[in-house]
Amino acid sequence: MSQKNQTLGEFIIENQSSFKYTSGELSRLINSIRLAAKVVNHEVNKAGLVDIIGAAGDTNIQGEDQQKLDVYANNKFIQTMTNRNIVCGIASEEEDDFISINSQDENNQNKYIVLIDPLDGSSNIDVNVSVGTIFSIYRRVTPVGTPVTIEDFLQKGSQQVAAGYVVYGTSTMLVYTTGDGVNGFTLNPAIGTFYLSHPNMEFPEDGTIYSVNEGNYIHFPQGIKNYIKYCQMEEGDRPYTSRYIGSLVSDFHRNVIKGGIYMYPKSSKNPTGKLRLLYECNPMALLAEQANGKASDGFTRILDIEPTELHQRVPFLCGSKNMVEKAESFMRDA
Ligand code: P6P
Repeated sequence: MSQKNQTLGEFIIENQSSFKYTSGELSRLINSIRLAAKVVNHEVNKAGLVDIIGAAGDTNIQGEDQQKLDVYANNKFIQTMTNRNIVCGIASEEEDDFISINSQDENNQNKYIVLIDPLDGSSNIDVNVSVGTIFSIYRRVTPVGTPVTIEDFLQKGSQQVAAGYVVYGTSTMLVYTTGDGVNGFTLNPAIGTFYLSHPNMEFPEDGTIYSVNEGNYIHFPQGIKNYIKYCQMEEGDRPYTSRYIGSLVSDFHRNVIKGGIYMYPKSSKNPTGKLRLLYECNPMALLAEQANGKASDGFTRILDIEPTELHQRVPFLCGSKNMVEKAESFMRDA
């Protein structure tokens, strides 16, 4: 049984046996993510002081300006997982294609692949607003000892063996699940140790916070417009409070603690939504469901969506179960 103030290392060891694929590899993988998170946190925390903020002068496959910290975080997570010789493949928002990690070596018995958004919300970096890292872990589906293929990465979200995020905020937290609930660990920067601060995190079934970029309102589907108007109506505990940070990890983290719904719908500007299925929506959807919440594209459970390409985007509704279901009802009735 987990107890508060347990360190992340102690928690991983104590709970390793409860993980059905227990072999120690996943524990080592979570530990490598822990290390990379501490290193990236150090850079994020001093971003204003050194010449590491601002555009890196390049753009990623999304056509978005790569911030230097994006590039740094991407390289650090890839390097840490590669050095530890734990995974056979990595896909990243910052990489056009997936990366094989020695998977062509027939002696390579590593069976995990990782998909990652190394620094989500990076447009907030220069204005000192929270950003985050999102990760998603699968077992490969192609035989070990053969090169990983796109098939290993295009798995449904329901096949994830673990998922989590790091939020670099007023404190730095690592929140993750291996399919047995969601636990949050807060970094004590003085000693570089994560401590269990939020055991068994769960969305309240209901909430009073809705998170959406209302600047896109006129471009939203009618069902979303109708739900937003419902949120703003004076009745019962409504109008709700609108809170939108512009950083998925931060909005999700506040909503899982206080109750709420996050929405990034499709729009005439983003016909299939903005968020990426594989390394944003799937991991956050697994966390949401493990935390008694819900995640859909407005009609279909996110974890059931069959991926078709590495960087595909989907509309995304995620949060307190009753709020997501209410929004879905407006989508159905529109
Ligand atoms: P907009 C950050 O770029 C991100 O992927 C999410 O973290 C965030 O919620 C969303 O996009 C913000 O997008 O269009 O509202 O600025």
